[in-house]
Order: sequence, then structure tokens, then C-alpha cells
Amino acid sequence: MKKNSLISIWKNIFRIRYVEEKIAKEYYKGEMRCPTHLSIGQEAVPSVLDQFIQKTDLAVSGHRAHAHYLAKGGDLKKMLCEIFGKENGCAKGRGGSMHLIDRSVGFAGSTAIVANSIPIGVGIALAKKLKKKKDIVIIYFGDGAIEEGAFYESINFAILKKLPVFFICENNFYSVYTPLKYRQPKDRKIHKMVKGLGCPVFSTDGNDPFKIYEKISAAVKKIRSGKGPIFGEFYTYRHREHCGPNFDDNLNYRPKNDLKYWLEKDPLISLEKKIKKKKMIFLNMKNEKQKIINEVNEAFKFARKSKYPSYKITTRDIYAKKN
Ligand SMILES: Cc1ncc(C[n+]2csc(CCOP(=O)(O)OP(=O)(O)O)c2C)c(N)n1
Ligand SMILES: [Mg+2]
Repeated sequence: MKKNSLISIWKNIFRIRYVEEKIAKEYYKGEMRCPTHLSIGQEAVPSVLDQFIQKTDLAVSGHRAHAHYLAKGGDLKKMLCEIFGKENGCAKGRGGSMHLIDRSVGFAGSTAIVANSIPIGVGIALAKKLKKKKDIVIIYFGDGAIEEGAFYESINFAILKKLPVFFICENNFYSVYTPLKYRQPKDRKIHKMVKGLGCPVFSTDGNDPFKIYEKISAAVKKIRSGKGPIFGEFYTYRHREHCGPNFDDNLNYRPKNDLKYWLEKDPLISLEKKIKKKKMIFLNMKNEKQKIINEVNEAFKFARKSKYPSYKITTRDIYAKKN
């Protein structure tokens, strides 16, 4: 990995982490009124993917989308305004945390219904192919989405039509409180099951930027060459509760040892340790962090100052209206 890539990946991870920790810290104030699913612990995959994609490549995501949106180049101020329910938000403050969209940077949208954005992403890929574009489509989803019919219809179609789709499964082993062992047959490896459908697959440690870099680099190259979709399974772990700012391991639904293992593999802390040990980055990391902190603090101020959407805006684009 080149030094510039490493710097950019580290900055992405730190920036996403800082934004979300600040959301968590300030959530109690009651100004952010939407359900909010944090990606803390899961920042590495989108942070690395950013190295290989362009604005014209499109991404879609689900409920846990902050990291995906920011790493695709989504505007931080617009994201925070959206979470604060303000008119300057990327969906005019009408969607909240789970409905991020910024078409100017190729973030085609996130939705709250599990697996809902998978067929949308495949449809976009079909359009790209019909228009003979070289772009690819990234579809982010969790292990829970594998239990939805829409996933199978969509991937089948993408395989059949050789569509330029990168299916990215962030497997954090849980759907809310339920571990995989209560949801899928014992010992099933998701990527192996998907291979059986006829899709090229791989799996890797989703917290290790170096391993992710290697896998994503090869996958994106192959998808861009027109050989059809690839499915990547990335093992990772969320640090906090499924939805909201708190830690919930007092509920004992996750084995203590697993938690300890994954906290030690925290993508930010372990990357910084590696960087320092091998003296890989020679820039002043402290200064760089401060610049990011200032940018994020500024964006929070902007969101707080912004106004709520007008009645005209909140009632626009809706199906049901009173007479
Ligand atoms: C179709 C549908 N079923 C159930 C839900 C409720 N729900 C929201 S998030 C979630 C868990 C999804 O788990 P996963 O896809 O693994 O993503 P993670 O939260 O672990 O990132 C569930 C069941 C929903 N939003 N949509
Ligand atoms: Mg999950």
C-alpha cells in the first residue's frame, strides 16, 4: 500500500470515528431525534474502498450508513443536518440518519428496510451496463440482509446479467440481539453459500485495512473489467448497541471473550499502533487529528444553527396528503 493511501485511509477512519463518537456523546440532549445506528468499530471497509472508487461509481446502503456515506465523499454538514432534522440536510431533514443520499458524489441512497437497497443497487448497475458506462455499483449490507428474499433475487439477476456490482457484506455476526447461530444453519459460511449461487466470492478480516486493501483492489479491478459481480464478506464488530449511542453488553447477548477479541482489533487503535511501530507515516498525526476535530465541531455548529424544514418542504414528495 502506498504511503498516501495509508494516510488517507487512516484519516477516513479517524474522521468517521470522531463524528460518530460526538453524535453518541451529544445524543442525550434530544436534538437528534431519529434512530441512529453507529458504525463505531466497523469503519475500515468503506475507508479503504474510498481508494478504489470514483464519484461516478454509485453506492447504496442500509440503516448503518454514516461510514459509507462519508467515505464516498458525502458532505459532513449535510449528514449532520439530516440527523438533526434540518432543512440543510441531504434529504432536507425529512429522512434522518437512515436516509442519507448525495447524488453529487455518487451516494445513491440508504434505506431503513433491511436488504431494501440491494435490488435498487442492482437496478442502477443494469442502467450503467445498458448505458455502456465503466462505473461500478457498491451495495453495502449486513449479515441480516442475507435472510431476506430480495438478496437472492438481486444477486441472481446480477450474476445472470454480469452486472458491475460489488456486494459488500459487513458481517458483524448479529442482527440486533440475535447471533447468526439462531438465524442460519450451523457452520454456514455466508460467502461459501453465495459461491454456490455462482458468484465469485471472498472473505477477509474487515478490521484490517491492509487485508481489506488487497482484496478490494483485486475485486474492483475485476468488476470494472466487465466480468460481473463479486461478493465480499468482511468480518467485523460493532462496539455499541444496535441502535443508539450506548454500550449494551450488560445485557449479555454477546460472549465477553468475543467482545474483548474485537475491541483489541479496533480498526483505529490497531492501525495507529501499526503505523507508529513501523514508523509508516511521517506526517504530524496530532495536527491532522486536530484539523479533523475542528472540521467536525464546525459541522455540528452549522447543523445546530440551521433551520427546520418548512411545511412546504415536509409535505413535498409524499404519497398521502390531506385534502
Ligand atoms: C425487512 C426488515 N426486517 C426487520 C427490520 C428491523 N431491523 C432493523 S436493523 C435489523 C438488523 C439487521 O442486521 P444486519 O443486516 O446484520 O445489520 P447490522 O445492524 O448488524 O449492521 C433489523 C432486524 C427492518 N428494518 N427491515
Ligand atoms: Mg449484522
